Amino acid sequence: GRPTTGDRWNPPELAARAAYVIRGNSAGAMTRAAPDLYPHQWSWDAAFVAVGLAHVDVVRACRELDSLFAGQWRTGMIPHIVFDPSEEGYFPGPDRWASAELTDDAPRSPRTSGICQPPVHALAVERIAEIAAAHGGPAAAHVERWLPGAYDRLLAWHRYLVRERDPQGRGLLTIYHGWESGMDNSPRWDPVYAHVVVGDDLPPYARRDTAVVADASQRPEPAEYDRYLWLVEQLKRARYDDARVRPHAEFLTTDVFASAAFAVANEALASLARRLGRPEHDELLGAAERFRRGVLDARDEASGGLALDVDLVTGDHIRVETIAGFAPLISGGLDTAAERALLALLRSPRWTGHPALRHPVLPTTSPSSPEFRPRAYWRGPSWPVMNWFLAWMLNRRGAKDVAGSLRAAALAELSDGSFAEYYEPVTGEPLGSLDQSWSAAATLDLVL
Ligand code: 2M8
Repeated sequence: GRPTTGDRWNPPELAARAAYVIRGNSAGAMTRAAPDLYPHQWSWDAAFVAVGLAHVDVVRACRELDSLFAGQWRTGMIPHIVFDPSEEGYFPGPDRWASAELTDDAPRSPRTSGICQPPVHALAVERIAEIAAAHGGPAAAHVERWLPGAYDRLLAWHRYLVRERDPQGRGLLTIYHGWESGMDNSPRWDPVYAHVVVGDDLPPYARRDTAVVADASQRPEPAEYDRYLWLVEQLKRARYDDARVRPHAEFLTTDVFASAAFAVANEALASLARRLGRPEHDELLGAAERFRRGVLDARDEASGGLALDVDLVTGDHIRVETIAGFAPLISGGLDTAAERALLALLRSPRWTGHPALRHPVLPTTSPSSPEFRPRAYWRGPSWPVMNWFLAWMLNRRGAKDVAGSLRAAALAELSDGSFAEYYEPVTGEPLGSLDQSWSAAATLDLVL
């Protein structure tokens, strides 16, 4: 049964349980994103899971990323799912994606999806190296030996994103599917999906997510899901070739959140280049600067300084208050006054200071906005992994105060011990999948 919201675990017990959950979700060299709902390896989940693993088993943390890297495409793209060949319980699975069948850029083994997710991997590698260095001894030595190979993978990944996902040099990554943002049904994609028209030749399918999460109101609606699958068919028609996808895409938008993460990830990779004596240091810093600038230019005064996305099909700005709007706090470069104002907005009653919230966490959509739906996946619930990630990024930029409050709030939310995928932010009820790997990983990094 589901834990009641009254039970609370203290941090050491919670960390022990988190380690147990991650180990339980292991399928050998990869960790399932969740035991039933997501029985394969997801790209950004794997990065975050590896950070959690680094605290308990650095060798396993490196293997986690190596499994993901094994799915890397010839283009450099790291696919959003690397499929576990022994698992059939997910839709859309490898047969539906048919990536290796459609393009030689995709590996034949392991089988993968044909899209990507936010590029947080270099940040994970930086953090793993930090954790290993703090442990010292064989853990640190193992990571030292592993870093050069990881660097090559990451460099190819970053170059793919610069080349294919920002061909016009806007300093903003372009995505072809809401799934690429990792925030599938965020209200910021509503206007973009509004002009995706599902053809009557959409091959039939049966969803798996609603079979696992019984309360369908917590998941995307059928009409939304049809569009998700329709876009997959469109990508297949273009044989997952970026040059063929871009001109005809029905869904094409910037992603300020992924762009901000990419800016910082480039910084992290540039430091790694220097450390390894590689020549790409300046190239990577240049990319960091370009994407930092892109995110800064996406800020909207009328929205209190939140960064907004642009629907690249219509050219319209997407005016909704979601967690992604805080992207400039991730990538930095704000002047002191602007940074203070955005941090103040984060703590204001529109966000973590909202009086109805059970914990002062950042929900995915502002509780004060008309789009807020507290149980509906990326439309309102608070995601511990996102609060942890934001706190980590704030800390990295020196905003220790706000980072500390977010960390404490995320930990309080997680201390029910369910490691839920997301939480109803007003009641604190755990929702979605329980024992979600990245929720457990965030816990380990918060406590240890
Ligand atoms: C969710 O996405 C998948 C599709 O990729 C799904 O709904 O089936 C998102 O929360 C995504 O961000 C996450 O990486 C994935 C696995 O946790 O689940």
